[in-house]
Amino acid sequence: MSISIAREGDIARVTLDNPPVNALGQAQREGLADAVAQTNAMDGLRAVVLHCAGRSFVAGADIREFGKPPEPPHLPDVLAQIEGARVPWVAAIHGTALGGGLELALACRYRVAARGAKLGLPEVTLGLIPGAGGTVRLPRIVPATQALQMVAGGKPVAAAQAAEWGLIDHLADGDALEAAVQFAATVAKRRDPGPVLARPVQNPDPAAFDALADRLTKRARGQHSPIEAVAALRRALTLPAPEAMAAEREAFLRLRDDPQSKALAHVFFAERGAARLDRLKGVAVPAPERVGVVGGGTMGAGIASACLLAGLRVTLLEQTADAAQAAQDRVTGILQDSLSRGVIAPDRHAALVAQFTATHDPTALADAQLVIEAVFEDFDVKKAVLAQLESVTPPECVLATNTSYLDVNALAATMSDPSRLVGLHFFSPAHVMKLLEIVVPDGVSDTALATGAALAKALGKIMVFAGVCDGFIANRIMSAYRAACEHMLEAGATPWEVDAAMVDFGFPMGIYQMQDLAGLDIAWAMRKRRAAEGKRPADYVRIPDILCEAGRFGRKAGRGWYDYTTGKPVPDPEVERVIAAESARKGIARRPFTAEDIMARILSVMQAEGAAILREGIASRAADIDVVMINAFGFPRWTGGPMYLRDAS
Ligand code: T1G
Repeated sequence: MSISIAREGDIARVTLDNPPVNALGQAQREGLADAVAQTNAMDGLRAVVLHCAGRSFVAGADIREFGKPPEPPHLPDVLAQIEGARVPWVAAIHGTALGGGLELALACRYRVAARGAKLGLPEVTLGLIPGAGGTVRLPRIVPATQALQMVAGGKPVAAAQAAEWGLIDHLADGDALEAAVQFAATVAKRRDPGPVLARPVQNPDPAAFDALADRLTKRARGQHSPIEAVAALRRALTLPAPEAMAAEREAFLRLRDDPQSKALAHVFFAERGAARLDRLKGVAVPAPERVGVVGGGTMGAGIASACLLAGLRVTLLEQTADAAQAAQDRVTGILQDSLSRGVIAPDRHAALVAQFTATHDPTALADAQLVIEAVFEDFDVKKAVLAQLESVTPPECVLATNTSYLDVNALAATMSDPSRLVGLHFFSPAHVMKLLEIVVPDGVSDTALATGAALAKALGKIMVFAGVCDGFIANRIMSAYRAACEHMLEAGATPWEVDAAMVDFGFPMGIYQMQDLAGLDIAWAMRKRRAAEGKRPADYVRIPDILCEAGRFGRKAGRGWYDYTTGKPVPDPEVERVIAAESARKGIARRPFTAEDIMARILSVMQAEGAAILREGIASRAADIDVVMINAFGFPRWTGGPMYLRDAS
């Protein structure tokens, strides 16, 4: 049984132990109900302390049960028993208290949390809302606007912030359990605040609440759960608690059956499953602590910053002292930005800066455990860098290339020891984007591959393994649907219609606004290089080249696909004229495209390319392709991804 009870004098301790994250499944709910009954029967008890074994408090209901009918005892009923227990329960929170875990803590009379703990109601990220009283209890213990942000935003808050709001009764600098037991000894002397559910709701700033509700509703973009979360908080403020609880449960059960929550549960497990590779089972390697980066441009500085923010020691190598200084400035600028945005505290910022060295002396890489090259995207340049790295680093140092398009097998073949090379394809900005494609060359050793994966985990990345092909998974699919969109332009669609269709489907922005943001000149240079190598497809679309030849490089140039003279993207008749002229030149009779036509075409191309990637063994699971498209290009998570949609249709 994953729940045990121990008595120490007039305090009982209930311990929940369900590795790895103390998720609440049917057995745990039953065990908690039993623990209430047992402790209620204990005479002379002053309080019950509830805590969890392992690395954290309860991380929520067991998501693996979501596909099955809910089994009694149901969590709301168990929490009502705790809330109505004979003596007050005190939750001792360490690590994370999330979803049903925080709801469990809210059913306790008091909450004690370790300073480093995090508390949240992330159900909305799973297409749900809290289903065990979270939306009704939370605004009775923290101001409603903060409660709304937690429920409809889904992001956890740090214990110190929670304590400020009143969610935590005592913040423990040391061990949460120890502090909770000491706190429990004092409950008899405290004014009993009564069960959370019996307290009045707090809405000190209704205007702020309504403004936030409007913002969160607008930001929902087709997702159901944030809308339901806002409605649930409004009910908590206006209805008697029992009615609000019943309505919350009804909404939760309805969302559990909603396709969006099924899709989001798929993505939750897909993102974790993608990190598993059979050949690495049992291959244990230490996470690298000393990393080298070669090249201090945008990507190199981003990668160096990602490693520094993960606490690694970083040495960045550039070709000259001036280039090294410029790279140093880029990296310290990124760290300063992280500091000013509160991502890191001042003392941590100072420590990270101290762990960074930018140099033009290659021997400084001699003690690196892994070195990532992020130099100019040219085969000969990367070949020379890898040769230099092989000479200045020890043989056990893993070498990684951040190339986006070059053949990693061909690069490995130029090395004296190809088994050291792995591909680590970061997405820009590398210290922000969660996705990391780990490219698996034919000759890479298990140790080198496992070290790349260990680095990805240390950086908190969502890793996906990819075989060697042009563009791996993300850029290969992007190239396919970019070409499909350009053919639709020639056939009659406009860039604004394509972008609008993608945004309506749930993308944060359309492909043409995205290109204007990234800059059209980078892809133009790539196309010209490919043309020089004779790699131009027969049905090549010249429209982007014509825009670039006119200096329309995107937002940075004031004009690209759109006109930015007002600061915002505005459809440009000049671009429509260019497109119409190209259609005429090719003898294509233009026809109208609906948003449905456009998305059907984009999805079918993504799914066809995904199927080819699976057939060729470039990706080992269809779900991995969903993880890539969601995290690289903003494919709407709540749909499950292109392959999930294909298999669901
Ligand atoms: N249920 C089942 N398994 C879970 C789980 C959960 N809630 N959370 C994590 N796991 C598994 C995960 O699949 C992985 O398994 C392992 O634990 C480690 O996870 C009633 C209905 C807690 C911050 O949304 O955010 O409560 O791959 O790799 O990076 O209102 O897990 O090892 O086999 O992510 O250290 C609400 C989801 C549920 C929290 C830890 N709770 N979990 O991160 O480890 S809905 C959540 C997380 C709910 C109530 C409603 C993270 C974490 P495996 P991991 P991590």
